[in-house]
Amino acid sequence: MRIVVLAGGIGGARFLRGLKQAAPGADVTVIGNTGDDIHLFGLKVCPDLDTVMYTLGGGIDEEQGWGREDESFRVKGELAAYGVGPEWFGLGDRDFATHIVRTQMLAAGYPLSAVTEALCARWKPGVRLLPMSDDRVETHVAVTLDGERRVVHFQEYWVRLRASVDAEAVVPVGAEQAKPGPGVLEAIAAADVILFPPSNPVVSVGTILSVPGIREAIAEAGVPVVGLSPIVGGAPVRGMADKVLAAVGVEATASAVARHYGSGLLDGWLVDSVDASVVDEVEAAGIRCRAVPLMMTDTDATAEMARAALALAEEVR
Ligand code: GDP
Ligand code: FO1
Ligand code: CA
Repeated sequence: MRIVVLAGGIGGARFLRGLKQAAPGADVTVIGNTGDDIHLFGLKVCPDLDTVMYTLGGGIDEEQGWGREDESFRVKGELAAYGVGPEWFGLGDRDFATHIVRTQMLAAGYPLSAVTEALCARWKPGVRLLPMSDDRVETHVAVTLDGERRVVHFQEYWVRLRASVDAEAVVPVGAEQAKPGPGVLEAIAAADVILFPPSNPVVSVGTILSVPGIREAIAEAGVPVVGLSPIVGGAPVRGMADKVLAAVGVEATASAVARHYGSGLLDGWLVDSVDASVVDEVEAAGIRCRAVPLMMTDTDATAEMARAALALAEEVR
């Protein structure tokens, strides 16, 4: 079975680990969000691609959910001693190596897709990890700080500001001109099922869908498209999905997120058991809906979620 998954960082990566356990024989292609990417210290950092790669490859800091296990921050300290920041972004020594290799290959002319494949040759994530695009896309967030409207990089909004102010708009800068990465449209067209993991609907899945051609290819693939809610009991399990959903005028509820994707895109939607009361509302919007436990507490629980998503896909096929 060929499964295509549109993934952000932690939510996407943890779901994929469960999916691999639930469907060990499946051929899984991951379309990764690159809107979180940022250039720091002359290096290209791709947080969501790296989170998927490290999580599936066994190199992630499990507790934190991002970055390398057993990390140290000596380079960052040396940079700070030169007065070179930003000091608010924690790039670790082990992680630095990834960004150095990536930047070196990009400078040599390789596209991000080829670089990602090369990095994955070390980590062997057991999935095909494709950046949504080889073109530069960077999510920016409009905020008001000290009475002044400003636009900041998504990482600055999340890591420096900790999403403590409202997101007034979310803009995937460059997306309109971006082309889907090599293999992306082909994978979608060849898929037997397409899954939206419990990733951020705005700055992860939404950003991937904002690359012209990807949304259309999914809608036209003619195979079940099933999503899992990242919102449980009216709040994100972690992160700032509530803030960025508000920016696009969507309530932070499992039902509103399904209706935001819409029946033109989604055939099935899983909500957490605590949200069972919204099943009828989602179904009234033309999306088949089931309530099951959706907390990724461990890989077994996550594999069960993946099985439920694949079962729902068969139901709507
Ligand atoms: P990010 O790029 O690291 O923010 O990760 P993603 O975009 O892939 O996923 C972020 C989303 O995952 C957040 O909106 C969380 O609410 C959601 N999430 C994290 N852990 C869980 C979980 O155990 N269950 C569910 N249903 N959602 C989760
Ligand atoms: N998240 C933080 O909250 N603080 C950090 O200092 C930080 C550094 C960082 C470095 C590399 C990387 O791949 C991810 C990193 N993250 C950090 C996570 C990242 O900012 C976000 O969680 C995702 O981009 C949100 O989707
Ligand atoms: Ca992300």
